[in-house]
Amino acid sequence: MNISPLQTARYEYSPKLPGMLRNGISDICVLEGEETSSVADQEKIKALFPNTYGKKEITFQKGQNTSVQKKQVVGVILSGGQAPGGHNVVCGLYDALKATNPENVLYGFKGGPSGLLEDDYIIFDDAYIDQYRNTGGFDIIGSGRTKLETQEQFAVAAEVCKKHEITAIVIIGGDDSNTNAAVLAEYMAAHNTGVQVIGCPKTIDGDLKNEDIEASFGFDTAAKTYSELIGNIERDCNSAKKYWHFVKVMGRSASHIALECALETQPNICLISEEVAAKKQSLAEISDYIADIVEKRAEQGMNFGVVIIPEGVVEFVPEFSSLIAEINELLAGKAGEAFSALPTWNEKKGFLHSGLRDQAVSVFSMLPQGIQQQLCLDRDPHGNVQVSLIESEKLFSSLVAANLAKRKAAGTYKGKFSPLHHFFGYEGRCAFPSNFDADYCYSLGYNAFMLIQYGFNGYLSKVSNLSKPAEEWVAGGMPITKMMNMERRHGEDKPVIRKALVDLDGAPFKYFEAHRQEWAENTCYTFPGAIQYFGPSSVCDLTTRTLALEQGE
Ligand code: FBP
Repeated sequence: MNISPLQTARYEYSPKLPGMLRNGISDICVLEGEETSSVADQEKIKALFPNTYGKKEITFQKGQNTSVQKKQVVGVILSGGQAPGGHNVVCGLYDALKATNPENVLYGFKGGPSGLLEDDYIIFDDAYIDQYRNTGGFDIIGSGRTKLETQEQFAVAAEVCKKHEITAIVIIGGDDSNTNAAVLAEYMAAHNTGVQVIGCPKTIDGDLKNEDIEASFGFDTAAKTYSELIGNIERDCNSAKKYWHFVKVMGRSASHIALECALETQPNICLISEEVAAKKQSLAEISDYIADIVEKRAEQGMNFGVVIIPEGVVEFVPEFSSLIAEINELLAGKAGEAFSALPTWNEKKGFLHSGLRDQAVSVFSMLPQGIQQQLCLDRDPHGNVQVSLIESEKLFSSLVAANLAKRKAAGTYKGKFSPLHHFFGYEGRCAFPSNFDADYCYSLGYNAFMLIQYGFNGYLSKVSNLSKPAEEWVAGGMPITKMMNMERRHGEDKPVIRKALVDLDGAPFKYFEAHRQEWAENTCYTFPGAIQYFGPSSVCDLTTRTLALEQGE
């Protein structure tokens, strides 16, 4: 492996644990809290999780360790999209496990949950684990998106655990993966396998959070990486003063990343999907909103600006999601094959025009041809449009261009509009974790082992008080069922962890709302620069603006 100077230096970094976990394994005991109940649909969730529902929230504190001393054989899985710090979760878990008993063993199942089903694994040792300390990525064992959800899969998982005498499985994943962790935990308990299941909250999207989980790991680093890039673009933009930059940022549905980047960089415009949905904004209204700002800036001689667009925004525009639903319906089955067989785009367009309702046709007609074609051609295995592939940054810039052309013809707009497009997603998911994510992830992994050692099952590793220095962080565990409700998935009611979208009454959005007009009309860019790993704590250990505002700081 070729090792960069930064990676060599990062190997030396000692992640900080919450104060209560610092005195060593023999000095950690459990403080029990209240019994829990799910956030909604209590009776239904209770019936589905008879063995794991209603357990108590717990907190670790300093004190005599009273856990049962038995050999632990743990399996760990990385699930879903990469998020900076995943390696440190594994390292923290490994260090706690070995510190407790050098005979303990950590298996890493390769390529995501499928590794468990296929019994494809490595056994970690010091030499292997040390190569990955404080590094980005999930390449330590790889990740995957196989869902663990059927009884057959659980039976295979239990067999694999039995074969290796595994006592616990740790699933590092987002809301779906931790939902699966809860169902697997219930299965393991119901079948008396003796296997515990513990989850760890991962996702750059930041949507696995609630009153108990203050942040999912990876959000800090990813949002700061995108903010660095957006800040650089703002500086370029303010230097050349000739382009409007349309920047799409990742975050499958929720706009947490877009909002955090806006708080970090103070762009001229940032769309927030949740607000678009709440106000039921149409494409024309959004395009008017952006064009008004472009026009206003042009009047002051500023033919430049930066617009941040959240990845999932089009799904939140009601007329656009209806159009997608109609196209999905129209092109399902044989009709889709007939559509694909049509030789020219004009014929395909004719097919759509005759099959869609008037409202859908008028929305479809507003779209640039490239987007129209994406809506028809890029379909997933279920026959649905892959919304994440829609280049919404280009969609909005072309709607604004058309809007401004009309204004120019009417003589109200006299500026020059030259748009450029960017998509920041994969650029941030495997960055070296910030000090915050390095510390938080190591703590989550270390703490996950404490939960195992104390016999908990169906819990999420929880580290809170995160806007304070690590010394003051609080470690514990929360029953995953507490975060669940029933939702409609694939035509069925399913128990799932409730996803956290941007709260329009929350402090981060309110701050943005209070400042966005000023940021739009004036040029108030801030340039966060690269994440700093070495230097004063005031620069290196900053949390996200989102977390600070949410914690009232
Ligand atoms: P997770 O929800 O698994 O953490 O992944 C989030 C994410 O990075 C989204 O931001 C993005 O839309 C998606 O993954 C991309 O998925 P893929 O890695 O399969 O291209």
